[in-house]
Amino acid sequence: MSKYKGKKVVVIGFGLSGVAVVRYLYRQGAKIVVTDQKQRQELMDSFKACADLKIEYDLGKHSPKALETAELVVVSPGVPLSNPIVQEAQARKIPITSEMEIAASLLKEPLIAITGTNGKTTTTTVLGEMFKADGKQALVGGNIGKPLLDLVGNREKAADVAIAEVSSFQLELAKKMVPAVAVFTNIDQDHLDRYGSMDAYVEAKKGLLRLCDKNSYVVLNYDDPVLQRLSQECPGKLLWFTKQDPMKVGGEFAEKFAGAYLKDQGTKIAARITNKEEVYDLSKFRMFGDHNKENLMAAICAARVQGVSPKSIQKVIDTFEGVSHRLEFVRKKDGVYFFNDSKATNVNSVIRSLQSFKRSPVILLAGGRDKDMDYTPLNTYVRGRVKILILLGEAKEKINRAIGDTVETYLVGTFEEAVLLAYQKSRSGDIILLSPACASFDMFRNYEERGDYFKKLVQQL
Ligand code: UMA
Repeated sequence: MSKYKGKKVVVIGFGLSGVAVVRYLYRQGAKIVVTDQKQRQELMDSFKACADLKIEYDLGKHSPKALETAELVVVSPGVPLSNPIVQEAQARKIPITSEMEIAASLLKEPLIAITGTNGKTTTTTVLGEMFKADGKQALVGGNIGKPLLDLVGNREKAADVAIAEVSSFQLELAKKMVPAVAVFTNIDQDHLDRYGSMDAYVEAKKGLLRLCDKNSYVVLNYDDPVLQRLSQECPGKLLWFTKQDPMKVGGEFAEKFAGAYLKDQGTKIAARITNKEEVYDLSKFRMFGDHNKENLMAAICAARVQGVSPKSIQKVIDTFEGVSHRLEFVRKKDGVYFFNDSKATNVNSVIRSLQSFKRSPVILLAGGRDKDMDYTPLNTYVRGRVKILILLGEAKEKINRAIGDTVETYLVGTFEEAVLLAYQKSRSGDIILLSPACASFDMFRNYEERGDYFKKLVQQL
């Protein structure tokens, strides 16, 4: 009998993650109360997804009354643990868990967990493709937009591997899952509105390291100083990826090097994971920017320790087209190239994208909901690269104060205005790049909706 049968469970947050939890626990016989700060009419997709279930609702607020007689509380990733309803549940000593943790308890296959500030989605996607190319069944989910519980909660047979993109939010409540492989792409400033400080954010990310045991492989970016520091606390088997030649770094690092590095001016990746060095050719790799080579190296490390063949990896390198909303090429019109980078929701992500366009002048569209970000680091990268900056959304004034003096800048009211102005100001050979440095929630439901809207406007030009 299911351990959830007859239990009263309160699910906080009725988005993608909440819906997955409700559907799974309902099937297990739990009595469910859903609470969300939004009203019913703002949650229609979730209601539709659960239309066939009998559940209780507490909407428009989180009332402590919902917790009465509760035996378990499941918190959505977007709900901070400092929220009074979560605090109240803690005070009442009601066990608290998350969708990711429930999903992990159901895993029958090795888990590859991928975290980091940027590059998680690309690394997760390309890794999934490598397993598929190798003829293996990979479950690919998590923060990438597909709740892991939807994939593991209702299946007959185990797959070969589960690959989960894991955010810092999802790590806060993760206690029991043990990754076979943990990948950290990088750690830069993000989500400071939730964490208050960089230290607290790093601490949350470190949650993934704490879940590893001595058999776990831990894949870290050597070029990231935060991750170099974190490596000292690595409980498992360490693999590095780096843009540098380990031989040139020298010392113990070169002697003991295991992992992947860029070779021959970035035209190849060498991987030293087994006894023999393997070389992957990047001449057909279509994704822009060095950061995508980093993501690729991280994926190669994880794929190789889980037995994917070099041949399958090379096949994916040669054919992978990239991920939607991540430096996604949209269209060329009158010699102007349009790129949708709606998933760039923090400053460092924008920097990485700008670094991908070394030669062409960029017209940058940025802004959205601020996450207590410091935008001044953009100055260095905007100077000389960005010819016009177009700002919109709630954060436009703040970004303007931080970088508006560096480059010709316009503040606009709508997305339509932004796209039209960018197009009017462009010349053949320019890049028009939507790379917001902000969350999308001031104007859209999520970054996908924002990116899709941008693409629609671009197609209409
Ligand atoms: N809500 C409350 N009270 C609160 C805060 C939110 O009731 O105090 C409600 C909202 O009104 C909303 C619901 O919670 O109805 C949304 O829940 P959520 O924010 O946890 O979002 P989900 O739709 O469940 O999606 C979540 C992840 N979202 C976040 O972490 C913010 C998705 O990651 C993830 O794909 C999905 O679970 C499946 O695992 C998105 C994301 O933005 C892509 N992630 C952040 C990032 O990548 O930077 C971490």
